[in-house]
Amino acid sequence: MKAALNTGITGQLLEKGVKLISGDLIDENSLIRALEATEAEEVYNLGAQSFVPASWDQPILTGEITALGVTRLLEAIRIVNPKIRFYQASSSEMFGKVQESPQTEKTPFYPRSPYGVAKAYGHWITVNYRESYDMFAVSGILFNHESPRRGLEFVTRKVTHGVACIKAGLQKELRMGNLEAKRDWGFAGDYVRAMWLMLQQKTPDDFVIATGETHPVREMCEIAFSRAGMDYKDYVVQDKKFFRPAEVHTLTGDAGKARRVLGWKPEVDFKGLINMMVDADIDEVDRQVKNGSLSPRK
Ligand code: F7E
Repeated sequence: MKAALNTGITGQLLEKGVKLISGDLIDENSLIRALEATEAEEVYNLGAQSFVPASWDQPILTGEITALGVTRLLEAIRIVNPKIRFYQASSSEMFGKVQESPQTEKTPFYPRSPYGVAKAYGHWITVNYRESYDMFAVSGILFNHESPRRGLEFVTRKVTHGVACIKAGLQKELRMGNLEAKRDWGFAGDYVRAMWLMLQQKTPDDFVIATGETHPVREMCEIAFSRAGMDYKDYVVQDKKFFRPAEVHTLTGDAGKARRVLGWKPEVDFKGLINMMVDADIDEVDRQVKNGSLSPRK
């Protein structure tokens, strides 16, 4: 049986045929009951307070969910069935102020936000349970991964949805933060395949999952606007409100180990990803304008 622990709105996006079970990474007993009810063989922990800026506003909540939530889930597995294979969503945000480039599984962490710090805890507790209890517990150190399902607060979707709204006459400008920050962006579908592969191996291990290419936010804006026949310089306005107290300036992952051991490589390139997201947002905004749920400014 495929089951998902519904800890938030993502549950509403899941396909039919997936059974949703209520639970919370703060509530240990709900995790135990979910594992018992599903007789799970594999657990993928993608649950987190995952928006980096929100982690400065709610650092303790972020630690409770994103850090200690991992221990609660590992403990629940140990109680219900220690043979369950466990995947922890670790993050390139753990590299923060990068100590070397590109970043590999061996690069030291230097997180730059309460979110990054919490993820570093989640990473190490997963390693620790593997080594302490001989559990099949692995971490995927995933660099930014995007798709048309990305939340509107994250930069790629903010831009692609903004492009669609400007094209439809719903807004006149797009207010952005640091356009010089660089990220290694990949397609979420490719990265989910890597997560699954990690749990099918003979021995548990940690892997960096990335494309190996890095691009500035500015270039992402340029590609997105030009897909819709516009020049980003006519619409994008920088606004201090969207700058972070401490920025992760540049990230580039080296997924060489995943290529060698898992036989994994990304299928969608950066431009293909941004174009896919712009096209999906233009279609969605058009649909909403036609059915009256969104109306253009007079
Ligand atoms: O920002 C810059 C911003 O919010 C990317 C999460 O999934 O990936 C994600 O974390 C960059 C940053 O993602 C705006 O300053 C400029 O440098 O899309 P983001 P993130 O913080 O990199 C990692 C791997 C995770 O684990 C996280 O959970 O874009 N930027 N202007 C902006 N960012 C946002 N959100 N909004 C802006 O207006």
